[in-house]
Amino acid sequence: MSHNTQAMSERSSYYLQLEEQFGAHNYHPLPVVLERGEGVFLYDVDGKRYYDFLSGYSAVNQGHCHPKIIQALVAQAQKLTLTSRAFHSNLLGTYAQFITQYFGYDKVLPMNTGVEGGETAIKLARRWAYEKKGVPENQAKIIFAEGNFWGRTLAAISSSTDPSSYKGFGPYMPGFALVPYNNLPELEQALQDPNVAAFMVEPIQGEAGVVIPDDGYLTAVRALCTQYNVLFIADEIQTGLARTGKMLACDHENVRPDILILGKALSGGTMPVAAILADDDIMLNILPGEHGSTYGGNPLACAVAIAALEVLKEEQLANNAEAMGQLLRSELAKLQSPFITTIRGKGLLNAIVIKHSNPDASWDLCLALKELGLLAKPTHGDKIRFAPPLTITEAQILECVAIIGQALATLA
Ligand code: PXG
Repeated sequence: MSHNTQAMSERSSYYLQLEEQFGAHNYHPLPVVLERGEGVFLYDVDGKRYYDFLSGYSAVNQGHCHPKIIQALVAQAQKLTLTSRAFHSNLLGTYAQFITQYFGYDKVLPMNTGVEGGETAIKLARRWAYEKKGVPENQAKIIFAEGNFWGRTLAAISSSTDPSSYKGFGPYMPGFALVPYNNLPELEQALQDPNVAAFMVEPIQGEAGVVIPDDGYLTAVRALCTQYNVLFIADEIQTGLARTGKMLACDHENVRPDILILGKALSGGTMPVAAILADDDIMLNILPGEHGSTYGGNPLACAVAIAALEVLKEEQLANNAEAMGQLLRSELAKLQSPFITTIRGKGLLNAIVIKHSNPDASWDLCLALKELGLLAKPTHGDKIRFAPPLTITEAQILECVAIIGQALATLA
């Protein structure tokens, strides 16, 4: 794999080498060292400007350092940041009311990272199965879709079908089963087991490379889960919060999951904030002392999340994501590149698939994009995600597609 570090400034190489020497080697980043962000742009340590086409894996939907979100963050940070859940704060109830009304659920359970949201949803589903469905103790099963990604904890990797996630980290969590994504007959068969508590699924698989199921899949998942008395858990950590052109990706089919998991853009990229939402008959099965987190629901997170959610509506970012996504995909198609085999996506969650005789072509393309002022990263070898902040304008999309065209020309 070419690293192209020769093209880097001395300053960039300095920081890169610091990370290499003193940080664990659990990532393989593009060789760019960033120090500032504003809206759709990132700036490196030499002041070079880039379009951000990753948006922190969709955490920065509102754009980098959104003034309203930063204002809420700073104001609250000067007042009160953490109480723990041993005491009340004036913001937790305010936030709980705000977010439950925003999404139409009875209750919220606040956590920090996305993977904690997933863990919480699974614990809640298991508890519901024992309390309400009558599943015998320790027999509850959770079904996942092949190709899922929901983080790096032992539970998350136990449901993974990607060896780079799970291999060498066993033993794994029992009580998990897999069905192919976008396959209703296999799901229905799995749901017939009376011990199934929940089916947990991404409405669009993000890390798998923006894999979009057939129209009607989510509607049918909803109907099957209802029919078999199984909870439908939607992992909207990457697809939610206006990314795909609706507030939630489930809104494209007007389906309502029993448990909704949110994260990432819930803080607009400022700090880890995640949450699960559910109605009382599910949520109230967890009692005091049975689940929680030191930082979950802290006042700083509550203030930031309210601002982050307000920005999504005030700036109509779902509508912009829908319009700019269509423009991006149609302009990319016009490039007619022989190296792009697929352009797919919904709203501003998009991916292209690269086909080239050089197996490093998508990495090399991302290096060329970086030189030309656009940051994107390959996933699973041949796929590149194009997911800019949702504040991007039409003129900026056109400029970005021109950059992508120039970068593709360097592959030939
Ligand atoms: N669910 C989905 C659908 C995700 O995309 C998570 C859960 C986990 O969120 P946290 O906050 O625990 O990372 C994700 C995360 C990475 C990386 O390197 C993460 C994601 C996608 C690609 C890379 O951390 N998504």
